[in-house]
Amino acid sequence: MATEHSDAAPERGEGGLPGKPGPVSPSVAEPTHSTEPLPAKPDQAGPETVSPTGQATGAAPARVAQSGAYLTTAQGARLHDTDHSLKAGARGPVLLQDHHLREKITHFDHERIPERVVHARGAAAHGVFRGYGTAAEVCKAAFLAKDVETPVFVRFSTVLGSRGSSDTVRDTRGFATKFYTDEGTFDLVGNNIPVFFIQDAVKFPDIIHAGKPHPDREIPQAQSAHDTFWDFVSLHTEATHHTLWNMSDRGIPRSYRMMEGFGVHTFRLVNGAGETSLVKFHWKPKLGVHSLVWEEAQLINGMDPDFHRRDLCDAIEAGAFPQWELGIQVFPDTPDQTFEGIDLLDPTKIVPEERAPVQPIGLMTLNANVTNFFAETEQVAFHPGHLVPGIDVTDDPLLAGRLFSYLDTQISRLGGPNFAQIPVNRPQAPVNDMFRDGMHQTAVHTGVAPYRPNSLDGGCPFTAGADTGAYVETPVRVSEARKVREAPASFEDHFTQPRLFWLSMTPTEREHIIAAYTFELGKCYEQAVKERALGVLANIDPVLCEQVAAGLGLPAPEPTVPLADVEASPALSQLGAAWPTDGRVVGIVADKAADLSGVRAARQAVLDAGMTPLVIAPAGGTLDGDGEPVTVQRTFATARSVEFDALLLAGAPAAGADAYGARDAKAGSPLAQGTDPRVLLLLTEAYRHGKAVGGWNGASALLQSAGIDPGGPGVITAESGTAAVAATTEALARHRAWDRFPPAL
Ligand code: HDD
Repeated sequence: MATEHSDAAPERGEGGLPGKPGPVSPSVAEPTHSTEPLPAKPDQAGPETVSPTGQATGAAPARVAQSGAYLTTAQGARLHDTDHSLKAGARGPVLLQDHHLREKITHFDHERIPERVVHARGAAAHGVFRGYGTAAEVCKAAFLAKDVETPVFVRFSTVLGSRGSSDTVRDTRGFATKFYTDEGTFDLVGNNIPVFFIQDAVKFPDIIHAGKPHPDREIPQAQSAHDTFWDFVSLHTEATHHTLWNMSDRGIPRSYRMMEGFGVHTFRLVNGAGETSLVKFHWKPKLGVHSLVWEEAQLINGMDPDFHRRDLCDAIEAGAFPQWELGIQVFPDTPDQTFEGIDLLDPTKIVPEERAPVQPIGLMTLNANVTNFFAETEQVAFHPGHLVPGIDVTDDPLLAGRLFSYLDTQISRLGGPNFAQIPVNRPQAPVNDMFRDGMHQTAVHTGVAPYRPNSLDGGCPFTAGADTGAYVETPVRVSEARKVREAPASFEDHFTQPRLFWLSMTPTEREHIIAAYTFELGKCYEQAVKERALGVLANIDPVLCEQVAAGLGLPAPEPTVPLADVEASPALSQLGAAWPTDGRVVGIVADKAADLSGVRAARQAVLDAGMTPLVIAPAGGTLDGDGEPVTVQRTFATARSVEFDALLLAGAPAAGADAYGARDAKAGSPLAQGTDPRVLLLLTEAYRHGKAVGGWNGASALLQSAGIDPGGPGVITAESGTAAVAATTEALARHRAWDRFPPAL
C-alpha cells in the first residue's frame, strides 16, 4: 500500500530522534554548486560539538555500577530470581522460553574479546602530564606549554606472553601513553628499550611468529628462550642490538615504575614559526632504572605472576605516585636525516645521550588506578598515528608499517571502527568527524550532510587553518626516487651499537648479560642455532662470546667483521647512582616475643620514608604484647623473599639481649629458635639476590645461622628498629648490594 505523501517535514525529536518535538531544519533548495558556509544550525554548532556521545572522555570515564536496589535485565525489567532456571517442575527439563537464562548466558559467552596479538599482558593507570614550556622552541603542541595539565592513560605490557601470562618474564616492556590534549589525542606508543628488533615493518609478523610459542605444542609461554626466537635473531642480525638489551637487566625490570620509556623512532617536531627538528622521546623514571635478578624473576613467575601489576596498583593506592620526566633529544632536520653519522631513520640505532643530551620538557604523574580492567586497560587502543599539531612522523620504514597496523588491529580486536567512542579512547578535545554508522555506533548523529562541502548542514564542519590543524605534513622531498625493495646502506651496520652497549656496561651488568645468553641459548635444542648465535656474539665482543660459549660447552668462533672502535656511553648503565625509595617493600620478621614497640616504630619509619612495611610472623592475626597489637600481613607460610626489597629481623625487647636465643624458652616459637627453615630461606634468598638484610638488637646470631656475615655489604645490624630502617633506606637507594659478589670479569 502506497503511503500518503506529505510536503511537511517529518516530525523530528531532540537530537534527531522521532518522538519529542525538536528543532526542524528549514528546507533548503537542492544545491547545484557548493555555496559558502551558511550560518550554523542549532544541531550543527561546528567545532564546539562534543564527543560523539556527548559523554565524559576517557580521562573520566562514565561510571556505571550496580546502582539501584533491583536487579534488572539488560532492558531494565526487574527480576525476582537469578538463581533458578525456568523448569517444567522442580526436577523437570529447563524451558527454552526463559529469557533471563538465555540473556545471562549469551552475554557471558561473549565476555571475552580477542587479546592483543602482541602486548596482550599489561597493566595501566591514569595520571596527568604537566609541560615545562621548555619545548616551545621546537614544538608548538599546546600540551607541552608551561603548566598546562593534560590527562593521560598509560599502559605497560610485556610483548610475547598471553593475557594471563606472568609479569616478570625476560622480555621487552611496552610503555604506551595516551595524552588527552585539548588539540586531540596524542599517543606515544613506546617500549622500555630504545631500539627495535627489525628495521622494516614487513618483518614484524616474522619476528613475532619466531618469538611466540611454537605452533605445534604452543610452548614455551612468554619466553624468548627457545629455538625459533634464536633462529630468527641470529639470521636477522639487525636484531642483535635489541636482543642484547633484552639479555641485559633491562629485560627484567623490578617494576614498571622503574623503567625508562622510549618513543624509539625519530619524530619530526614543528614550532610556531613552522621550523622543524628531528627528535627522539625519552621517559626518565624519578625512581631510577632498576631490575630484578634472574633467579628472583623466575621465582616471582610462580609465587606472584601479577607482580608488576600489583606493584603498580599498590604504589598508586599507597600514594607513592610514580613519575617520569618526558625528555627529547633534538637533532637538526637535515636532508640526510642523520646525526654525527648515525642514521636517524634506523630504529635499531640510538644516539648516545652524551652526544645529544635529553632535554626535559614535562612531568608525568600516575595518580589513579583503573576502575574496571576490561573497560579501560583491555579496551584502550593506542596508535602511533594519533598525532597533534606540532608532532609529525618521519620516513622510518618501521614506523610506516605501524601507522597501518594499529588501526587495523583495533578493528578486529574491538569489533569495528567505532572504538574511539569507548570511554577510555574518547578524546578530550571536541570531536566533530564525519564518520557514520558501523558496528557499535553509540552516537546519535544529527544533521543530514556528513560530507563537505555541503549546504544542507550549514556548511559544517569547517576545516582548520594550516597553523592550527593536525596532519599538516612538512613538505619533505620524496620524489626523484626509484621504487625499490631495499634498505639504505647505513642499515647494514648491525654490530657497532651492540658493542657500544656492551662496553657501556659495568662488570656486574656484563655478568648478568653473559648469564642471560647462557641460559637462553642453553634452552635451545638445535646445535646450529646455538653456533650461529655465538657467531653473532663474536661480532659484539670476544669476552662475551667466549664466556657464553664456555657455558654452553662449545668453541667460541672468531668475529666475521672488524670489532667497532666505539666510545662507551655511561648513561646506558643503570648502576652507580642513588635513587628515591618510594614504594619499596620492607619485610619485618617478628614473633610475639620480639621487641614489638621496635616493630611499631620500624613500621612507622618505613611508612614515613614513603615505603611499605609488611610484618611477617609465624601465624596470622596480631602480635600481642605491650601496647597496640601489631597486625601480621604475611606468615611464614605465605611470605617469600621475592616480595620484599629488604628484610629486617625484629630484635629482642631488652637492649643487648641475645634476642632469638633468650626468647627461645619464653616464646617457644620456631623463629625464636632461629632455625625455622622458612625464615632461613627468606634470608638466604634475599641475601643471594643482593638485597638489604639485617635487623636490630640481637639479629646477628640468626643472620649467622643463615650463613650471612653480619659485617658484610648491605647487611644491617642496628641498635633499634628505627636505626635499622634508616640504614635500610640508605642501602635501598642504591637498589642492591652488588659489591656482595665481586664480579669475576
Ligand atoms: Fe607495536 C601493540 C610498541 C612495532 C603492531 N606495540 C603495541 C603496544 C606497544 C607497542 C607498547 C601495546 C599498546 C597497548 O598497550 O595497547 N610496537 C611498539 C614499538 C614498536 C612496535 C615501540 C617499534 C618501535 N608494532 C610494531 C610494528 C608493528 C606493530 C612494526 C606492525 C607492523 N603493536 C602492533 C599491533 C599492536 C601493537 C599489532 C597489538 C595491539 C595493538 O597494536 O593495539 O598493532
